[in-house]
Amino acid sequence: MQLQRHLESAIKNGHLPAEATLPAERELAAMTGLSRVTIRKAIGQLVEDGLVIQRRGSGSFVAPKVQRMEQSLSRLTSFTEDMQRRGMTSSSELLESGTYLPSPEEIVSLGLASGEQVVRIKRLRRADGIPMAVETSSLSSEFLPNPDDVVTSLYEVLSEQGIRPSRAIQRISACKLTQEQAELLEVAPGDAALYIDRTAYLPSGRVIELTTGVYRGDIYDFVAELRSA
Ligand code: 16G
Repeated sequence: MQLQRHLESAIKNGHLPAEATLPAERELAAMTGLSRVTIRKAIGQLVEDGLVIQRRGSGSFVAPKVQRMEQSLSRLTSFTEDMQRRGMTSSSELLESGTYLPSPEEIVSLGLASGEQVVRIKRLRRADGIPMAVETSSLSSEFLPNPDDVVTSLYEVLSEQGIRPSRAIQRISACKLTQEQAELLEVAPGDAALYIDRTAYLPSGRVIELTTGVYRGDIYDFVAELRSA
C-alpha cells in the first residue's frame, strides 16, 4: 500500500509524468526490497484506478492525460471530422471486418433485399494515438463491397462514391466496460462508458449504416442544444 501511495502521489504531482515508463517489476523489487508479488499488487491497483496502463510486452507506464471533449449532438459528422475540427488526427485500428450473412435485425434495419450480404467493420478509434471508442458498423455490401477499403474514415470512403448520410438517429445509454473493451481503451474494466448506436439514413430514406460503439466515459461529454417549443 505504501508503494502504491508513493507511486500515486508521484503521478499526481507530476514527478512521474504522463506516459513515463515505470521501472520493471524486477527493478522495483530491487529498489524497494519488496517482493515481486507485492509490487505486482501495487501496480495492479494503480491500473484499476486508471493511473497506470499495462501493455503486453511493453510494460507499465503512466496513463496519458486526456482532456474531456464536448461532442455536439446536433450535427451529423464522422469521428474523423470531429477530431480534425479539434486539430487531432484520427486513426482506425481494424479489429474485425468481413462480409457476412445479415442478422434478422440487420435485414430489417438496413432494409436488405433477400440474399443481400452485410459488411461489418469493428474498429478501435484513436485521436492523436489515444484510444477513444470501439465501434462496429454494419452496411449493405452494395455500399461497401470491400471493407478493407476503410483505412481511416468510413464516411470518406462512402463520400468517394458520392454517398453521404443526411440524417441519423442516435441512442445513448450508460454501460460498464468489459475486460476486452477496457484493454482496448486502456482504462480499467468496469469503468463507466457511453454506449451509442447510430442509424444513419441517405437522403432517399434508405439506411446506410448501423453503428454501435462504446465511448470512454472519462473523455466524452455529449452536448445537445435545446430550444423551447
Ligand atoms: C462516428 C459515428 C459513427 C460513424 C463514424 C464514421 C457517433 C456516435 N458515431 O463515430 O456512426 O460510423 O463516426 O467515422 O458519432 P469515420 O468516417 O471517421 O470512420
